[in-house]
Amino acid sequence: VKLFAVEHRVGLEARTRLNGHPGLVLWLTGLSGSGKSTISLELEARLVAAGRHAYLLDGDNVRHGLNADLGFSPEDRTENIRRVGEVAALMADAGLIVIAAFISPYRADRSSARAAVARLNGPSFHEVHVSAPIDVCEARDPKGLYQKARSGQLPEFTGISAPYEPPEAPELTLDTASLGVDAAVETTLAYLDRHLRS
Ligand code: ADX
Repeated sequence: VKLFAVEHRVGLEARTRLNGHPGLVLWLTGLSGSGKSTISLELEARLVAAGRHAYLLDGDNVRHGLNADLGFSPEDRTENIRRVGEVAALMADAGLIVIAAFISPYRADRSSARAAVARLNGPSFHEVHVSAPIDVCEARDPKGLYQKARSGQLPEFTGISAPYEPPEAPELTLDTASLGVDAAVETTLAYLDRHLRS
């Protein structure tokens, strides 16, 4: 089968003018309980309040719809990230600041998401490592999942019985064991501001 592609007549420049900023993907990766969702929710709210067009894609939500057919085997996680990587790329191409908050434990999958964005030739991709030691995440255990994982009720749990491959060269690292939510959000907003201005 031969595939064809149509070329949009609206490009990055026109969309940037329309939105007041370019679209981009801010990709937050980290263990469960590292703070991805908390930081992302606050970031989304702050960006929109400041007149930016921002939208959060969060693992826990996307898995209710688009990815409702996927579980947590390595293959399913790869497919989860493949789909959300493509969706994030399209949304960023449309001009949105996409905050993607997924454990995304595999380096190769995160680099595929980066490649999906790069393929579009417009929006940029920024990997943010939301970093906290596993014992800190486990002590927080906001959803009680670590406890379930330890007792064997939840198999293939990231950090306990499934791997997490930390980023080797993230654009930004948020050490949430020492930074509070507010400081993490401020750091990220400052990073974004620098990027959106340059
Ligand atoms: S990913 O690994 O495929 O990127 P994703 O970010 O979409 O994961 O979903 C993670 C969320 O699913 C966690 O925040 C947690 O609430 C829930 N979850 C359920 N089972 C697991 C599991 N085995 N490992 C990790 N997270 C799980």
